[in-house]
Amino acid sequence: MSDAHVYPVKPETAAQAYIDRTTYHALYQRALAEPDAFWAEQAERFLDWEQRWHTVSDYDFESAHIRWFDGGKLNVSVNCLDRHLDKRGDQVAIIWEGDNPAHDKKITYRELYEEVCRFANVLKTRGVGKGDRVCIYLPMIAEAAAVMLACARIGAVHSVVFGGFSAEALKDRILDCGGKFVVCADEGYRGGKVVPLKANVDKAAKHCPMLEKIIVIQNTGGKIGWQEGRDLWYHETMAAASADCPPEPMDAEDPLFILYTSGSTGKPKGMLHTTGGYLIYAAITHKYVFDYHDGDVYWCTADIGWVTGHSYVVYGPLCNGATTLMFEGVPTYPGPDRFWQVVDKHKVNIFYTAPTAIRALMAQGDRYVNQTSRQSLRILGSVGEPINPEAWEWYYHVVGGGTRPILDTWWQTETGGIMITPLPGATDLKPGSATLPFFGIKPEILDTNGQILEGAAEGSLIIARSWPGQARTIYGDHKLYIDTYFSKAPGFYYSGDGAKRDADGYYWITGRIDDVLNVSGHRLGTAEIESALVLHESVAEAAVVGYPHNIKGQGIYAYVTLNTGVEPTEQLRKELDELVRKEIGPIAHPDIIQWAPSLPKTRSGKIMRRILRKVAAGELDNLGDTSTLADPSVVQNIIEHRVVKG
Ligand code: 6R9
Repeated sequence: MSDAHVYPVKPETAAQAYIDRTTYHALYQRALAEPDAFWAEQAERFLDWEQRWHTVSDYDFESAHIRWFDGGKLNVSVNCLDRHLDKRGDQVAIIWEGDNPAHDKKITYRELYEEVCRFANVLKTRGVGKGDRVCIYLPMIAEAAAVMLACARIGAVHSVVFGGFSAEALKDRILDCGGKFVVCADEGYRGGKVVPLKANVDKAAKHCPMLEKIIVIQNTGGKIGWQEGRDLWYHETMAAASADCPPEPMDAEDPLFILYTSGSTGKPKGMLHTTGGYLIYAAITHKYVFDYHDGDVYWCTADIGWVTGHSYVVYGPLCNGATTLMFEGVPTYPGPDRFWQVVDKHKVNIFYTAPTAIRALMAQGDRYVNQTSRQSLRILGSVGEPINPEAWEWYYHVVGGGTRPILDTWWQTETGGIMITPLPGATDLKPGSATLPFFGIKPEILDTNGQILEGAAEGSLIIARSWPGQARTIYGDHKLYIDTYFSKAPGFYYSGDGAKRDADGYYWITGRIDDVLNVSGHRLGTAEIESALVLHESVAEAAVVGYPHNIKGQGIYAYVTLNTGVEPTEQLRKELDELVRKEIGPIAHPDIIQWAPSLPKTRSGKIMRRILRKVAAGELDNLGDTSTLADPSVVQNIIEHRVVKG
């Protein structure tokens, strides 16, 4: 671990970076010693306020009462747009690159500002106001960013739903947040295929009585269903709207957005982020982690349906007046050199993607990378799941030519922004380690007895104090918020991830320690997938676990027990696969379904997932203690019928 290969900071990187090693340590110490003074300074440096706060921080991890910059007033869209207009009105804010390589466009800060103001008026004149929820179900088109910012401008709370989620999953999210409007596209493009977004909204809308209007962006021009009175065309409403829309002054603690994420319970949780603290944290991490300098072209490949898209495609970069690239497509379309073609085409300096994409491209061979220049690149980032050292080395040597730092950034939907990460000019790198905490973040390692461990250690990753970007609650269920994150280690934020800390104080994230899977960087609860499977009339019981998968990181392995008398067939396997796609979305479909006459259980009836995980991973001679099993022969059957794939 600590003797892993070390890549020291390159002097030329340190020379031009905002933060060098000495500055990192000094600021890190200062942020812990005088947190309120440190964050007040950042709040002034990074944001424009309409009214100053009276209290910098006020939090209590027992009741999960978390407030930052109380009394302060500001508007997120003003910070991302209006204040840049004098200096950067004609600077490109968004470079949009289509799924089809022939499609792209550039949108300046002034153009984006006008689009946002117009759409804010569209919403406002139709009765959307402060605190109302607006669901966004869009592909990666530039309008998506404009719609998010338009909500922020009038104080509406957006809830972006990933375009790859099914109608069923969309319905659950609209219902949970009480969405009044949905903004969608007719269809989306991804990897040359068409995604039927409006058709999914139509299905979802049947079960959502509170839904008043559906605003549709014409994207593909495909044929869609239409309900007069309820459905409106974006372009028609925009044509009639004024580009003058005074921003709603928001309290620092007013909600900005809700974003659903999977936990170990069956139902996704709506993480609620607020205005001031979130924006400061997104902006400061964007600037220092990626060492963003004026004029840089910055590209984060995440979809806006995930938190990475919120903080590092839209809010962080735009708050800093950056040029941010939005990509509609996938890494391998039309060919496996697409990422690097886009890098060369738009002269991208900073590139931020996920390990699953890196592994998928690595599997295609070096020639797709080598046939591009990539000279513009200065910094390479990684997020979403642990990056295995092999993929790290490939990213570093083949993509980066051995000269660009790799930033392995650990964080979560709940944290709002990057928590543990190298800084380009300050941190020596170790492949596979997220390295050191960001300013103001105090990670600790907890053992299974609830003891905080010192020095080199392994256990649960917890965080000792609040930071401005932290989520404030689970929408509609504060008790679940407390139970999930603040009761397992009283006085700390409990992340749900395991980690090792080495002798140099470097953190190595080992993955989830709860029943959450990380499949291609997407968080999925095993309970959600199980609930989908048991909806089938032939299924008695299902248990889902993860197993190591070369490209996806984790694959989905489902053990399914059928009702007595039902024969397992290929047809049934297909139906179950379809069912999960329909209930959640294609990302959640099982890679493997194993028919299990029964599941290993304790005498009290609890499924022993530990054993199922071992069998799925092929660790058969290492099943651990099986003495508490009600019927040991069940395990034998499961081992004999193990399915090997991926
Ligand atoms: C930003 C994001 C969060 C979970 C998190 C962890 C995993 C994210 C990681 C990482 C190891 C990294 N994760 N980044 N694991 N190294 N650099 O991905 O948010 O979708 O909420 O997922 O992803 O397990 O708990 P989210």
